[in-house]
Amino acid sequence: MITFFDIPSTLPANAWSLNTWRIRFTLNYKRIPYKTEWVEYPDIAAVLKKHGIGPTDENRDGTTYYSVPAILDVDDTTGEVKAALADSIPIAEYLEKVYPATPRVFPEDEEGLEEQKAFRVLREMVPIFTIMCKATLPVLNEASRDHFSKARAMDLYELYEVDRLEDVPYGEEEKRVLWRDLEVCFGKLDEKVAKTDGAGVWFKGDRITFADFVIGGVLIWMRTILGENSEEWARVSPWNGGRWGRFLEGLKDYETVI
Ligand SMILES: N[C@@H](CCC(=O)N[C@@H](CS)C(=O)NCC(=O)O)C(=O)O
Repeated sequence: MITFFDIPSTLPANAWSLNTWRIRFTLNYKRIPYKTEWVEYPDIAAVLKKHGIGPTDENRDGTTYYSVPAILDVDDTTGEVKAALADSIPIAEYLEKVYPATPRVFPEDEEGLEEQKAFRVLREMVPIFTIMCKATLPVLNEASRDHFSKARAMDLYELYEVDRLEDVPYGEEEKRVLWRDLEVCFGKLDEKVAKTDGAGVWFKGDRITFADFVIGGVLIWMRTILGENSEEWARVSPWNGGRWGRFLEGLKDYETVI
């Protein structure tokens, strides 16, 4: 059975993180049984180290960066640890290889696989960090807030030069500018997807691939944190001919949080 490590919140769905959603969508889509272990931010490094899972990156200050999603795959009969790993692409590749009878999320050809691995959304969506990190902070559990505030302020240091997310200026004018810029970013993502989707819903037309879970992760993060009935989500879902609302609607079957 797979143990899937995710970050909890105060929201009814518990799950919210764009990065972990990529793997939750993958597990659900492949119908691979798993259980979730919820880990607060300050405990991520210790929990992963305990299972022999290494860091995925370095922080700006040079310290090691441990992250989720991460998985532990244990043989139920023998207790043998089949895999213990972090980072969404390697996890998806592992699931693809070890559960071959499940629907594939990566194309079989090298070029198609490389396209999937290189697919990024957030890098070209700078305004989303401020908007969404500000909105995420208050819905995390108390145990995670301080870590999240400092860690995300560190990520945004070049823009704001503050040590805590609370000190990032976010008045009406800042919001207006960020939301306007975010709409432009979504327009660019729409153009990028339109180049490959062959007029279908998904990145690769009618067939779901991992890139759709990368996009879906961002969208479900927004919808969960901003609120499905919020004025902000009502703004996003109709952008680009309603593509984003439709996109999440199409992922509904894979939205279960176990
Ligand atoms: N490259 C990683 C990135 C994962 C990531 O950054 N996850 C965040 C949660 S959304 C995390 O664990 N952050 C730990 C921290 O901020 O200390 C992946 O694709 O899985």
